[in-house]
Amino acid sequence: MNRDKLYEVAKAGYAAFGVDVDAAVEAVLKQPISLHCWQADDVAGFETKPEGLSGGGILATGNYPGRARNGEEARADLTKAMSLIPGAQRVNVHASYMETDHFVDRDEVEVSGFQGWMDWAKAQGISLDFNPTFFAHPKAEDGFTLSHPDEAVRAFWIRHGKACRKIAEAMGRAQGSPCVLNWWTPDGAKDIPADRFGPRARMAASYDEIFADDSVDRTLCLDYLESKLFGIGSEEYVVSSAEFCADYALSRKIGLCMDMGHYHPTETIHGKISSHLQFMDSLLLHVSRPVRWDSDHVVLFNDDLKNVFLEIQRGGVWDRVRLALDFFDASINRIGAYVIGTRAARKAMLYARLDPTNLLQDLEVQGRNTERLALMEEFKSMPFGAVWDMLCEQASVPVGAEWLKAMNAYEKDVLLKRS
Ligand code: RNT
Ligand code: ZN
Repeated sequence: MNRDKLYEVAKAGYAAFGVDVDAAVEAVLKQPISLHCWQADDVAGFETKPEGLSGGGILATGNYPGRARNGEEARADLTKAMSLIPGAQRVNVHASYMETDHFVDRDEVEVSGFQGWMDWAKAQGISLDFNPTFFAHPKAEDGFTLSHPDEAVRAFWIRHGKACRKIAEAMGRAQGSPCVLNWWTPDGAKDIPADRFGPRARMAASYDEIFADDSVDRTLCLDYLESKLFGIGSEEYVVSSAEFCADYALSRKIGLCMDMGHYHPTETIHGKISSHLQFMDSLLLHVSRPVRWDSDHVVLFNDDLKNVFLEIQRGGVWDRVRLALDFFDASINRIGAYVIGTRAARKAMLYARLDPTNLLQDLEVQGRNTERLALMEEFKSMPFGAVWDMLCEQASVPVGAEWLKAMNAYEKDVLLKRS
C-alpha cells in the first residue's frame, strides 16, 4: 500500500473515535519547538575568553568528532538538523554564545554580540529565545551566583541578568515575536549547609532587583524560572529548588520552567501541569530525558514524553505551554542527536493530538472506567506511524529513517573535516 492509502486507512480508524487526523497534523506542525544551540558544541559557548573557564556543573560526556567550534559552524549544523525536522522551530541561545572580537564580560553583554545569530535566524525565518549564563565563569566557580554571600559577586550577576533582559527584549522586537528568557542558576552546595534560608533570601532579593527594571517590555521579554533538584557539586542543596521557583514565579507573576530531568528519579512532571496551570498563565517545558539522574540524554518517544503531551492535550492547554529542548550528548553525531530528539518531541505532540480526549472524558464522567482504560490501551496500537509519515511528507522533510542519509553525508563532507 502506498503512503496516501495508509494515511486514509489510519484517518478512518481515528475518525471512528471522533479524532480529526488532518486537524491534528496541522496543529502539530504549527506549534514551535525551541532548539537549544548548546547541543552543537557540548555547552562550551563561543565567548572570547581571556582565562580558562570551567563548565560549572554542566557536563556533556563523549568525544564524537565534529563539535562546532564557533557560531558559524553551530549555525550550519543547526540549519542541517532543522532541514530534517518537521514543524515550526525556534532556536534557543545562551548568553555564553555571544560572538565578539574582544573580551566582553557577562555583566556587559549586549545585543550586538548576537547579531550573527539574529541575522541567521532572520534568514531562516525563525525566532530566537535566550538565556542568561550563570555558569562557566570564574565568578560562578564556588557554586553561587545570584545568591552569593559576597555582595559584589551578586551585583555582578544581577547586572548580567538585567543585561540579558535587554537583549531578549531587543531580539523580541527585531523578530516580531516575543523572546522567551529562561533563568537557571546553578547555586547550591555539595554538602549539608548550615544555612538554607540565607541563600534563598538573597536569591529572591536578586531576582526582585532584576525584575524591578520596568524599562523592559514584558510582552517582548518573557521571563521563566527553571528549578533543579541537584547538580554536580550541588548534591545536597539547590537554592532554586522546585518550591522556590514555583513560589517565586507565582508571587511575582513570572513564568515557571519545568525541566523533565530536574526531579527525583521516580518523579515525572506530567502530573504537575494541571496544578501549576490552575494558578499560572503559562509554563515553559524543558524537554529532556534523565537516565537515573539529570543526565540530559537525547529525548526519545517514550512514556514520559507521551504523558507530558497527553496532559497538555487532555487539559486543552496547548496555547499555555512553551516548548524548548534541553539535552546534550557528545557521544553520538550531534546533528543526529538534534534530529532524533526533536523528531521524538514532535512525534509525541502528534501522538497526544490523536488522543480521543472527548470520548475518554465522557466515559469518565459516566463512570465507565473499564472502557476508558480499554481505549487508552487500544490507542497505543492505532496506525500512528502512517500519520507521522504523512506529517513528515507534508512538512517536506525526509520520511522515516531516510534522514540518516543526509546526516551521514554531512558527517563525511563537513563534520569529519573539523579537526
Ligand atoms: C541545567 C538546566 C539548564 C541548562 C541550560 C544550558 O541543569 O537544565 O536549562 O541545561 O540552560
Ligand atoms: Zn533545562
